[in-house]
Amino acid sequence: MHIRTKYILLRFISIGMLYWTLVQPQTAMAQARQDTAGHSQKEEDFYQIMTLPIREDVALEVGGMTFLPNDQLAVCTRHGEVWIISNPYMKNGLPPSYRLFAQGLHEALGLNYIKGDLYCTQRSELTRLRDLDGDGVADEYKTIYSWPLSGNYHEYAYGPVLDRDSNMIVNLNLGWIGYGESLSKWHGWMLKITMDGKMKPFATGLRSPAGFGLNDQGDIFYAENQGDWVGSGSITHVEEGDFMGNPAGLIWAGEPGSTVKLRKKDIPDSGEPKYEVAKRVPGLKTPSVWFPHTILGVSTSGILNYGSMGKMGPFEGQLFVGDQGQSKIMRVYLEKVKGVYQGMVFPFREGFNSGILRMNWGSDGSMFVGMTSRGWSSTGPALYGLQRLVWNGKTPFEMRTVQARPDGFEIEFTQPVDEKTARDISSWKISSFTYMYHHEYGSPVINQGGCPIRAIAVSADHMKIRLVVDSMKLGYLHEIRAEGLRSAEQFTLLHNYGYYTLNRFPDGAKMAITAENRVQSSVPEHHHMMDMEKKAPVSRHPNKQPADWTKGPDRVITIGTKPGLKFDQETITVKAGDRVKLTFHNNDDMLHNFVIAMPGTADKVGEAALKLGLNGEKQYFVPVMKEVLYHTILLHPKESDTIYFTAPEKPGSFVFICTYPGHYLVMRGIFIVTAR
Ligand SMILES: [Cu+2]
Repeated sequence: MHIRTKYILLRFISIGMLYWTLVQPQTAMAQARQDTAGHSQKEEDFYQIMTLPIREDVALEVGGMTFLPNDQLAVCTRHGEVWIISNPYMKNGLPPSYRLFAQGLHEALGLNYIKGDLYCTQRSELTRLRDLDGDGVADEYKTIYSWPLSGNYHEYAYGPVLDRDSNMIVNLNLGWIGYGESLSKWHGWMLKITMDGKMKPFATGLRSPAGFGLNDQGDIFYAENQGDWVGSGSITHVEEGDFMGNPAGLIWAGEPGSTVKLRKKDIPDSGEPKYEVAKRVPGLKTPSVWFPHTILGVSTSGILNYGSMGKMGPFEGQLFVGDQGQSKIMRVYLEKVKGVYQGMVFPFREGFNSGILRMNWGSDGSMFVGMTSRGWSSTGPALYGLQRLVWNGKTPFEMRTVQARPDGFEIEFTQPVDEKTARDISSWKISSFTYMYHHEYGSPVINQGGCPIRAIAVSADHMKIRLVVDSMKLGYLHEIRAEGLRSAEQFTLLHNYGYYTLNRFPDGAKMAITAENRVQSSVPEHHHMMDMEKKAPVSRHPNKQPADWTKGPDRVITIGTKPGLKFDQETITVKAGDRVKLTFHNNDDMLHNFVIAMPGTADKVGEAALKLGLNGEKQYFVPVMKEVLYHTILLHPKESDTIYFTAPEKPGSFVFICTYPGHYLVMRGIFIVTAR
């Protein structure tokens, strides 16, 4: 344990006055995949999560966070309050204190301290908050700029972020009516607003743009969530006049001041990869870095640039991106090739206690993480929370950067690599895939294929590995796995995989393939497909009534869903040996399945589903394991599926859960089998 943490921990225990936890990660996906050879490392060996106590009467559903001078942290909440938190570092063993600065705001989802003032984005306006009489409470709420609302619940607004020209950037969410719609002006847009309230509609095509920020160069990136016209989460570089992909906001593109040239009729709904469509539709922007859905998040949120403030290990110049649904943080390395950003997303730290929305640097370089689960499920179980991520100064063995080359990749590491495992083809696995661009919600993984490695060279200092790779594809994600690689000290990588989005091939020299660097036996092209077939689900999905049920089923059960990740029944009761016909209706607007599992195994099955990775969707997110009795397929909104099975002979309290990633923690019930 980190020495200072231990000191504080002991101090708290001795004082006995505060609830203090070091939250351990709930799952350790990367570690679980590693084999036993080599020393494995854990995220908590390098990065500690500390929990800030929250005053009991404060529902701190964090919408925005910013630091004030004197190390005070200002937090705005969905409930419309602004709290100022003193001593967030809990110095001298004292708890933080909370002071209400402003209230009565309309769903405040963004807060920033700019040039001596607090600015807050409410649902309908950008507001400046001032304490004129110096009593510590805001008494002037000044509208800087406002926009219309339809009243739709999904018209969230976020910001402001200051751009390099001192404009305040605000993002407006689309409304939701079974699909995303811009029901009132400028929803689906990124707006730039001057300090004196002049607005420029800067870009559109945004869907649910909760997170955005600048990199070291001052370029703007925004994080998008999977949804209609969005195959998977991503971060994308936004420039004036860009269209990011969801056409709903284009209805305002002809309004005065609009910088966007495209119109709704220009956008084809063909289901081709977005990169292909963008070749024909100038102005359509494709992601700088795709985040594969359910593997590296399900709902990207805040973006935090490492900048000059952070202290998180040797990742200077990179971005950290939060995830609301999976309560974790990803790390992104960006490079600009031929004027276009692209790069690699890696796992970084999981195990936070609620849904992450905001991250800020503290003055000591630690990362403050503000959270709310907002009635939606997050892997972290708490409704809201405030935690702090502290690096203990030890360097994990990680891929620091991955850069494209004309004929492959060059990977730079944080520590010297072991040459033997680096040169061994079985240490590596690279494949590519992409998503469909269409009006439907999300996308399956499409066009998955292997990328055979032809040559491997290790740099003289053992800090870099150059791979010559076949079948790299523009616009695709490239999964790079290095499970067998060891450091010179025989450590496994802390995270042995990541996803590189290739938008441009760089110029430059190809590596000559020599007898020395040539790979001996390459991975067969269909290796990955065979993997998948091996893992294909067995018959736990009995969707035909057995022929010998001549009198039909003994029990007919119908179960549905309710909003907020719930089944519409908490218990289902059958008799041992009953012939059961069960129909599951998905009347929600998200994806769900229905899985019956052995007593007490809901967490085990749910966690196994999370680890399915790219294969998850093909298996309906149902892991193949003996604990799973029966399941339906994964249902899109309004779909249903019926299964036929004979109830267990042995009475007991089984469980039913939805194993769609992130849902199992709350979406569950009891399947009771009584004696005959
Ligand atoms: Cu579900």
